[in-house]
Amino acid sequence: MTEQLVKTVSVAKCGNIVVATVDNPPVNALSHSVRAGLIEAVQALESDAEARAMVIVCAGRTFIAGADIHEFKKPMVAPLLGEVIDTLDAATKPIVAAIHGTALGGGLEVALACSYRIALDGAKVGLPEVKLGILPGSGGTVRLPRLAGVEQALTMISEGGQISVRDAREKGIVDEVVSGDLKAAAIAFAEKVIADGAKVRRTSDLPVPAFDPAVLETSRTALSKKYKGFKAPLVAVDLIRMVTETPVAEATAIEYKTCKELLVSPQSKALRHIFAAEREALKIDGVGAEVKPRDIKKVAIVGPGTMGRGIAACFLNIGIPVTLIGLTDEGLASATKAIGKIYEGSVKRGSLTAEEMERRMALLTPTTSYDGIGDVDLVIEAVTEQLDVKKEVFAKLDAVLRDDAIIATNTSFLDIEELAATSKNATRVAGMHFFNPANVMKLLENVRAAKTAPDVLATTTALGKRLGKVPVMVGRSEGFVANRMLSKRTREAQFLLEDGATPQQVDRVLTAFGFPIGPFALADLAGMDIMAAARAARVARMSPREQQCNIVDRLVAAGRLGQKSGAGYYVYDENRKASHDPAVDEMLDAHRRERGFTARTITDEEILERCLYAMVNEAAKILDEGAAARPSDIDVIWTNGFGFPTYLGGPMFYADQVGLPKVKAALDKYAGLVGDQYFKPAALIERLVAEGRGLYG
Ligand code: 3H9
Repeated sequence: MTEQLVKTVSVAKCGNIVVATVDNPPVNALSHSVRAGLIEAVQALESDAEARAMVIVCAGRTFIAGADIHEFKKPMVAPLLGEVIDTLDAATKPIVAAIHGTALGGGLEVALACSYRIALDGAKVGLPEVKLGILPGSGGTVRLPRLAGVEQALTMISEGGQISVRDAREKGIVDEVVSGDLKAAAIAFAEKVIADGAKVRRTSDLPVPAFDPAVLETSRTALSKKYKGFKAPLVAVDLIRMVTETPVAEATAIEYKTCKELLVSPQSKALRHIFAAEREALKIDGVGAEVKPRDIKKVAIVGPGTMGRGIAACFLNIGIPVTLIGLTDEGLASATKAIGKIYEGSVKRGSLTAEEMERRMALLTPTTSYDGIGDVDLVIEAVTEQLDVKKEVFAKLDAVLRDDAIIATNTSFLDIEELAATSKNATRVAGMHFFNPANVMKLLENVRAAKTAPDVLATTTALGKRLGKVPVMVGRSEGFVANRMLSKRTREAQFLLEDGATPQQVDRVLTAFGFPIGPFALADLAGMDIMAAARAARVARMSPREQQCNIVDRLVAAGRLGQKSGAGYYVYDENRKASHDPAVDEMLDAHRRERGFTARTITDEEILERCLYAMVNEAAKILDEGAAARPSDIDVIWTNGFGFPTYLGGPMFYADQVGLPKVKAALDKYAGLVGDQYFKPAALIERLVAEGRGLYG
């Protein structure tokens, strides 16, 4: 083999086959040098009279993961990706793309422009651009329907999901799936292609297969429901329609223009911000790359309640054995049944096989004893939210655990330092705050205490990723970040009722903004008894107005516990469909009369600003205290935890888009209207506005 280095693409010869290897860590993105290198590789193929075919293979963990997202902010430098694709498409000798890891976005577009695609078993392909608020811009929408059919292409492009290469082979996207040495298999494949006459196969020459045009409209309706508020999925439908009616060259130009327009849209900026923020959140202050996470092979969970069950399922899902410790056999039996039900549901929906369910359930050991957990690597404490009870559990754990086992508490508002101090080894104590339902919710608030060891922090972060969560490290703070901010929105929503708004109006405004559910429908879902208990725990520290704002207690007293009792802020039918209940209006009127409030007309703008800016202001305090490391962590928390629309980038990003001076002016206004103690602008906001900066500088 002779070798010649062309920047991030090296070109070698293996007999009469040119092997182009892309090596651009971490994910072989199509940076400028890769684009230039690929064109040079095709030129090397064309200019070499002896060369009969080419293989494109990637070094490292993955095939090309797409365009280089970091280049999106700068003017693009030629050669553009479109030129690379045109060069591949125009090649007069066959090119084989050899896929491992993931071929995504521009990466799949490169592969689709090749004559053949072979893939390593386990690899995946997809066009995820829509998740960044854009659409494929270099032939993805033009070529995929030609290979896989319009319906399949529409699903992949409008939803951005990945499919396995086995599925891709069935759909005609991939020609062969291999195991073992991919490069060797690709070369062997190319040799076979040469032996068969070195036929060039251009996807762009294929016709778009016949399809039912009704599919486009059905998809549009389904997408506008499923991705409410998102623009790109609907544009994808228009684009695919265009592709089915337009010659390739013209369709390619329209596709590129559409991609470029979307790239500068506010939604794409916000979605790309969240993409980067989720990765930034994995970088933990004081935990360098040299700090290795501990190996977690076995865990115990104390507390088989709602949270403990969901957390147990998270670990069973990834094949980690779980010892579930409870107080009674009955409690454990009911937990085991509940976990089984989660899986039964998946089996019914077809997303899990019965054998896999059995395998997962076999990893679960329910017990009332702490004796058998001497060999676990991690314990998650998920018992009732009472400090004394948790302290007792910590003492029992200290007595039986290995010295290097980690103790993580799932507390949502107790003081992490106080808990850590009860352990004989505070360095092994951290928080792992899951959200309900733990097996579904993506957000994981990992908590660091003052003495938590760096490798423990690295472990909870790595484990969060392994569990398929979005982990964010937070510091000591009552309610940490998510619930602390939520409590301010909840308070404001309650005050708005006292001032004259209705639950329906507040919920309507916040869902129109983009939240999946309004605060009052959410309270009905959580249960009014839970809300009342949370309030009771904090009531002594509340302001006089909050103390007397006891609407939740009134609902509980009236037996209106929310969805579970058929009535809360709304009344529910047997299908849990909510309706307005005049009895709630009467109750609110009575509350206002007793508390001396006169209902006034509240505008939607006031509702939105009071609910959102109360959160933004609290977040600014959290940042100043250091309980969140960066504004982007807060955006990740709110987009993954409480459904803040990702296409608005999270509360911090949103506040910057509105303009911090405007946010501050609104805070000042509501400080006058509602009270200084609720809306006085946080010191950070005052400072930033004075300096003419935003939360993101
Ligand atoms: C596109 O292709 C548009 C075209 O159609 C048309 C253009 C005209 N670029 O996620 P990870 C970095 S749009 C640059 O933690 P994993 C990432 O920031 C693109 N960098 O790893 C991180 O860096 P750091 C369509 C990228 O193993 C590091 O790689 N493609 C890119 O969990 C590791 O990332 C996509 O949307 C990129 N494209 O997952 C694919 N991607 O360590 C987006 C990642 O400094 N990427 N990085 O923070 C992914 O989905 C995942 O990264 C992937 C690996 C599945 C590849």
